[in-house]
Amino acid sequence: SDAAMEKWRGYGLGQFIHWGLYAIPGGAWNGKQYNGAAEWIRSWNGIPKSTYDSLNYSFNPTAFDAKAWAKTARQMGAKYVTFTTKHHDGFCLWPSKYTKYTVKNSPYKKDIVKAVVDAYDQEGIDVILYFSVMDWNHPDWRYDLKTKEDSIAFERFKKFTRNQLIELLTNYPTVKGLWFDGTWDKSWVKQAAFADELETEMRKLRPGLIIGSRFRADENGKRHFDSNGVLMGDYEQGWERKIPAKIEDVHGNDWDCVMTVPENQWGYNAAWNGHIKTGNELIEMTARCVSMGGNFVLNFGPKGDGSIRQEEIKLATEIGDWMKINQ
Ligand code: FUL
Repeated sequence: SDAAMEKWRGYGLGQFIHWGLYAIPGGAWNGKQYNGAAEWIRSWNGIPKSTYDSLNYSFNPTAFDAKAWAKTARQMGAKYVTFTTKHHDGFCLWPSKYTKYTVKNSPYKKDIVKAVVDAYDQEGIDVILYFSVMDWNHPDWRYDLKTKEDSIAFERFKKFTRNQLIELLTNYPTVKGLWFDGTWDKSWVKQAAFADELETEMRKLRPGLIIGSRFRADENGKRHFDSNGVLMGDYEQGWERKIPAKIEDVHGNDWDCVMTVPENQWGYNAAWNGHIKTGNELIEMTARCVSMGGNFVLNFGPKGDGSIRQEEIKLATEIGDWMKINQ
């Protein structure tokens, strides 16, 4: 809705949090440190599904404190957080009724999404939920629909996706929007009519809900526009680790830019290799995004025990000191 988007435009700076089972290995498997995106470790390191999936039996983040996370966001001057409810590995940080692969069946047991939503609500920081449609755990997920069996399985998968999204919006009625991911595969691209229906249903259930453009996809990876070049969803999720060079590049659309501190690592990676952006670089990026009407969303990757690394807390403080005098 207009009012919700009016508020969204005023956010300026946001916090992104990537947290899930992948934070436990922290980029390393069998003593081998992987320097890429730690949340993709299962895929890049060729870890067998059953081995990776059983990580849920060791998920017990004793240092997890959602209030401490929310304080970091406030300290930084972030007006909203985008939080990974389920990344590509399929592990749900809320006790979803539609799969066993959730925090409920981990030693930790408690609802992480609820803790996060409540803590940020208390700080007056809006919450947007990240949701990966692609789900490596679910038996009905398909990359492509080659056979009749694939199509039948994917019909079940669509119902599952719908159920989970409705569940999230029902369980956490204060969340402001959804940031989508993993929608680029051929199987999902073909579901335009279904996505239409589901979008309508979600908007009816939650008037004012903000839906990112990645809910929709086309097969060219440019997944944000319809055939007439009109943006799908409320804002463009297209600026991943990249800031538009000039205001014309955003074509008058609303947009956010999600950014990592190292080169390309979202989940916790103990190595944190490559160029690590400084506070000043991140402040400059924030200013450039805001000056072109976008929101800058800085990623944090908490550790497997739930704590936020000191380097990130330091950056949050540096950015926050600048935000205080430049709001
Ligand atoms: C990408 C994902 O594949 C990455 O792991 C990360 O979540 C990034 C924000 O979006 O599509």
